[in-house]
Amino acid sequence: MTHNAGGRMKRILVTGACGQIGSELTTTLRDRYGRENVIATDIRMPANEQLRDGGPFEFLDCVDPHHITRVMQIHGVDTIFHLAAILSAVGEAKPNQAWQVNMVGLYNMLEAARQYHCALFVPSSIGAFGPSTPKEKTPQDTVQRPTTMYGVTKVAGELLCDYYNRRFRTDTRGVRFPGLISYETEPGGGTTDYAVEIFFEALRHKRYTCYLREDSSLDMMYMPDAISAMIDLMEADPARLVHRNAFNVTAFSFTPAQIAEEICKHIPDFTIDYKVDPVRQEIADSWPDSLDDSAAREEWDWKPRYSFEAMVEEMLQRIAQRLERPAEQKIR
Ligand code: NAD
Ligand code: AKB
Repeated sequence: MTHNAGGRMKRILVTGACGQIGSELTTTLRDRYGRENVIATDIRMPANEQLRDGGPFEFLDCVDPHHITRVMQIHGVDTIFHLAAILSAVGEAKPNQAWQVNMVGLYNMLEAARQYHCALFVPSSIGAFGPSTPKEKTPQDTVQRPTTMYGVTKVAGELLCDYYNRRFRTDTRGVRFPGLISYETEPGGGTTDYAVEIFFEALRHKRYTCYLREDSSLDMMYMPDAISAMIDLMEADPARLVHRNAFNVTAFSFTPAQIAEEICKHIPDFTIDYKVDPVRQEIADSWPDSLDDSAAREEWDWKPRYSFEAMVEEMLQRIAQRLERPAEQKIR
């Protein structure tokens, strides 16, 4: 029987909890489901105090099935958010590691979900598309021939999650995230990381050298909307879900030139220049400019709250507050 995650999210495991998404998702889940009921796991210790001291933390390498079994048995988990992964730029530098973590790790988590009857959330990415995918209003179901190891693992992961749902009735769910923008935890080595770095550099130095061309348009989303998407999808009525594992979701698209122009409205003497990194540029050129997320809107009422302008304003405010803390001033 397919489980209703919304009704049964009682003991939640988060893998990759120290990462850009995991650090914020864990805190939100603890507020919502109780701090003792959310088990944060990673292969590194949390730097973030709130994450470290706010509830249980376990060392879990998703490539090692013994680690997973141990944590599943100790904690009686019923829901997993599997966020451990290697992102696109690091994946091109270390394709073998990307395969191990993204494929072997995912397979192990799917097996754990099957054996322990857990619901499982797995994020895919705009990286699951490639140069032959339609770039504008990229449909939910379309050509997927990515040219990166990251993308290959994301497409295979989407299919594997569909397979577990069809074959074993495992309650797998997921979205294709665009680049995510946040200020709590730095991004983990993706192609869209520039859209976070630019804010810190604008506030620290009033200038930024961008590794993508000024006209590289990519889908993006502010982290609070990404966190809502994950929780809303896991709480959604499964009877409404036609798709399951790879819902297109997006909030807005912009180029480096457009975000620089928006930042200039708040910091008039901010300047940007460009020193293109051919590896990340090629990846960005192979990804969509704007996704069609109508399936997510229809099947579980997905709707982002933040506009591009509201995101830029809030990012600048929050990072400015952060940079005023004495600890941050010592670093720079
Ligand atoms: P991140 O790189 O910030 O965090 C990943 C975490 O996984 C890290 O804390 C790392 O220590 C951990 N990890 C690495 N290898 C591991 C292993 N073997 N076992 C356990 N943990 C391991 O990544 P993120 O940005 O938080 O992304 C999380 C998920 O969301 C990934 O699947 C990623 O592909 C997807 N996603 C992210 C974005 C984005 O912009 N952040 C966009 C689309 C999709
Ligand atoms: C990356 O750039 O690798 C990620 C993603 C969009 O999947 N941020």
